[in-house]
Amino acid sequence: MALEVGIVGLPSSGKTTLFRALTHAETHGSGKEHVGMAQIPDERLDRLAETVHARKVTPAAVRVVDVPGTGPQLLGNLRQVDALLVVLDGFSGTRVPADDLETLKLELLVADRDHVERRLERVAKQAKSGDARLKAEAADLERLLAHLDAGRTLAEWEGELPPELDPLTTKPLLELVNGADGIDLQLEAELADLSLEEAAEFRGGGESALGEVVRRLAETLDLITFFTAGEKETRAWTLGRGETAIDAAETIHSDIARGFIRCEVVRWDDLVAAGGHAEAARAGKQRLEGKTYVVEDGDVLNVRFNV
Ligand SMILES: Nc1nc2c(ncn2[C@@H]2O[C@H](COP(=O)(O)OP(=O)(O)OP(=O)(O)O)[C@@H](O)[C@H]2O)c(=O)[nH]1
Ligand SMILES: [Mg+2]
Repeated sequence: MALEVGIVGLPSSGKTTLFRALTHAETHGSGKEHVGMAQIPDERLDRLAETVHARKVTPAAVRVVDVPGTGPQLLGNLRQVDALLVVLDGFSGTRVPADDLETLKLELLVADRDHVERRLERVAKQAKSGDARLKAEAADLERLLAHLDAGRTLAEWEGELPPELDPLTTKPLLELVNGADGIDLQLEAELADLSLEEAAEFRGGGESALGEVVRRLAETLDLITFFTAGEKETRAWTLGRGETAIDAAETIHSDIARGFIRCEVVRWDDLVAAGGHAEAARAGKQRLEGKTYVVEDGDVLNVRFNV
């Protein structure tokens, strides 16, 4: 499953503009939720694709959700995302981004508080059946609510959080000022409508400022990138740091994970330097690894499997 990031911000801060810039997708005015994929730029992928003469190149991507407006109800739609991207208005000249960030953080906190309260109401009702587990959860939620009402955050909660709470305030949060002092999202959204060549020409060799945002995001989520490098398709994939070859196989396809025999591993730069898979193997740069091999950033994997 692809990682998911939610865009949040005060009204008219540029959330949908950021969504368009990141996903290159069409949007349908304000007031609608948008979901799309943002590609993670990676120079290594292009070098690999060149080396193996790939006919198709597929970057890794994260899912992006743009939720209109704020308020507990709307923010509640973001409980499943892995991280939040905050857009702050730095273009209109009428806002102070640092103040807006505080306002937004407070909104997230209020949304979490309401969420805990609603859950407490439900669980307390269910706990009347005498179920010990539900009673314990209700007691936990009650303490948690008192903690929040004392003005403290969920991140400051010492114990374990009740299951399935999916709070907003404990998610990694990345802020982005929309405007000349940060990233000009209007410009980025317009460039996203051009072809890659035209956009590159406009930038005069510089890369999109959004590449940096997506990379910071990957860093925040502690993701690594591994590659599959075939002539038919060369592709970048993300994986959590510390995950293994079988997790990588699962990311590619569940059938590949099920039939996993072994996997060939070569470092991306060794493959590029050797000029191809066969050459890298001859140079002794390729290893055979099993299911428990911990994948490293920059590994090129070729999973051998049978189904
Ligand atoms: N000049 C300028 N205008 C911008 C910039 N970013 C966004 N806008 C404009 O500001 C308005 C609001 O932008 P949106 O991206 O729709 O903002 P939003 O946060 O999605 O707004 P809501 O979903 O209604 O809360 C639009 O008219 C944009 O064209 C920018 O960087 N510069
Ligand atoms: Mg919008």
